[in-house]
Amino acid sequence: MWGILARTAVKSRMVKPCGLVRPVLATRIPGRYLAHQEGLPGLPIPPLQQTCERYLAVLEPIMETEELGHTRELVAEFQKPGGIGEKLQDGLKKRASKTENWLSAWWVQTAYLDYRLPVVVHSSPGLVLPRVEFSGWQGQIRHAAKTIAGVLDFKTMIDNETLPVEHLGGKPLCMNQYYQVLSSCRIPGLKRDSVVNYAKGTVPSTHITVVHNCQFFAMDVYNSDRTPLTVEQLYVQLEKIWNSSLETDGEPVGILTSEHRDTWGKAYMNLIKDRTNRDSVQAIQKSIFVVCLDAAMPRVSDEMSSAAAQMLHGGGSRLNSGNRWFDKTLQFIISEDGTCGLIYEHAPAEGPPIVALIDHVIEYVKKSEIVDLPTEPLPVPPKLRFEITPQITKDIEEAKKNLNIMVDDLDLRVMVFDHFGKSIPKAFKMSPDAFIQVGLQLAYYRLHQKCCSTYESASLRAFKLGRTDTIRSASVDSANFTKAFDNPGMQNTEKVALMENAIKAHRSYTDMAIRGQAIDRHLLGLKLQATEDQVHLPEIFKDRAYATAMHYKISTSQVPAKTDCVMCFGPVVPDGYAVCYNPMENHINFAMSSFNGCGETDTARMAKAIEKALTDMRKLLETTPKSKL
Ligand code: COA
Ligand code: HC5
Repeated sequence: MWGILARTAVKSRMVKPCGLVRPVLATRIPGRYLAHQEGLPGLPIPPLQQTCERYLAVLEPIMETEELGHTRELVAEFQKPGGIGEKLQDGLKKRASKTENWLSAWWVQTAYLDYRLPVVVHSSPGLVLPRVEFSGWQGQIRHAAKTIAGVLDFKTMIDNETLPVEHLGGKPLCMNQYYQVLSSCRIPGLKRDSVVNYAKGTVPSTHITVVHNCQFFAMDVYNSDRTPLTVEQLYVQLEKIWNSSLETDGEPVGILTSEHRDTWGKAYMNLIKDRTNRDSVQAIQKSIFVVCLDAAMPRVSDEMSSAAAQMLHGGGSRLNSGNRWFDKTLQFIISEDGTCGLIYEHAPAEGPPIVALIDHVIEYVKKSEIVDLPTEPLPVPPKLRFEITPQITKDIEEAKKNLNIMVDDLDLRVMVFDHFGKSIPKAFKMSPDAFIQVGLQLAYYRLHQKCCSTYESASLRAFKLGRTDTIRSASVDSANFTKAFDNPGMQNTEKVALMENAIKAHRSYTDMAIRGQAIDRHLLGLKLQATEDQVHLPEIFKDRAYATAMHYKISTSQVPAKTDCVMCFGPVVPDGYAVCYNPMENHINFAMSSFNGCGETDTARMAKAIEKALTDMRKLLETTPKSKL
């Protein structure tokens, strides 16, 4: 059945974007989507012994040998027959029998809603699109109109349940995340946040939020006959918004959303006490998505890194950071100078559905032309007003100060690695992702003379409501390779053999992770089960090894896209690096970051080290005669 759906989707994409045949906003009747979802397997719970064994194995390269003895004892105690581990495992099994996915709700709470650092830099990823040549502000809003139309076209596929099902490793994937990204928003709480989704109701949202010069507008994007506005209509509406917000006036209320979550939770309660403010905030929360019409960033030599910063945090309170509502799941950013991209709030979804949407929008925009047709006059999009009290002004000033500190502390760089792309590792019959990850290990080892706990996202979407697990890229095999690589006493043939082992080990960890057999989410589940059962936290979770294992000094993610885009996010620990990459056939787009406040890390050095590691690895393969391998 999904084959038919996939074909329908292709057909609907071929409809001339600005043509007269237009889809109609559907009130979703669950059907095809649910049928697909029902066929997906549930997330397994790995065997306890397996996780314990694998946990000890992943500690080897990142811990001193003498410390491991103690950890081994704790693990043995934890997993002994009739012990606490077994009890918690039984609890997990019970949970799995009562839920669609034993992990997902816990994961969203732990990784996002209970996580109190600002979503900016610490959680929300950014994405930079290839630069677009505009001429003037008309060009900017023309491009914005096409982008909005492209997103609405994708939304039609979501609403009609005609999205082609994605696959990974030959398995169909859970499509639920596609239903979470539009018409949704994070809401700050005093201790824990929540996410609201207005796509599910019987009265779906029909407006988007447009923000220009830090002023918010609610813009209807459907006609009364439920057809989406055409590109021409969208252009006319955006022009009205543009003309009524030529200057920044009043306070940049949106900057409050960049605060520490507890602080924002408190400020939010105060903000929405006022009726006007509450209505405006609700209009933003309910909107399908946000479009940020940004001012140009100052010209710098490293345009790509500046664009990444614009997407990730807006550049600070004097630049575009106030032109955002960071709680909103999807914000498309279109800047006066042709820089385009997006930022998304991570709680509802992973990168791949966002990237699929972007790939669609990019194709749509390419084909889309504005035809100068007379259109029915539409009402002026209302401005969302805010009543600013002295307390709100104070909160905004504090938010500006904190955001600027955060912006100054982030050392973010884009590197287009143009020596080669996926095709080279493939030619050597190696997994490109594993090749890159082993390269990252080599780069880090060369800079720090040790290995560190390293995170790579693995998709769990082969399971119903699956999110992610962790591929631990630092392995015994990667450590053997990185330690040997610069050893002049070692033969190249030996080094190649070690490289092959490291790459194979990474690929096999990946396979294990996407089959739901990795250790990180299982350990998290056992830990949360202990809290749920109100039993003492088992010793293995209080151990130094556990803290070291969870302290990811390298946090990475691969998000492949058809579009030549760059994706970025911040480090997850104060003394760590973030590395996001999009491997294309002949080049790899990297975005890397670390904190300026940390003396140990340096993004520029890391970028150089990654470039050298990858080129050195290729050179080694090319200069070591095959017969000797
Ligand atoms: N020889 C030749 N080619 C090989 C190969 C080998 N030994 N191993 C892999 N390849 C090929 C693959 O067939 C694939 O081909 P394609 O380009 O035609 O698709 C390509 O190389 C890429 O494979 P690989 O580099 O091994 O990675 P992958 O596509 O399997 O992805 C993960 C690995 C971990 C990224 C993936 O499993 C995953 O989980 N993705 C989702 C991650 C995610 O959610 N990130 C965002 C979090 S917000
Ligand atoms: C547009 C690219 C976004 C990538 C975001 C991503 O990889 O997020 C990871 C999600 C997860 O569950 O692994 C988290 N990480 C940024 C910390 C790697």
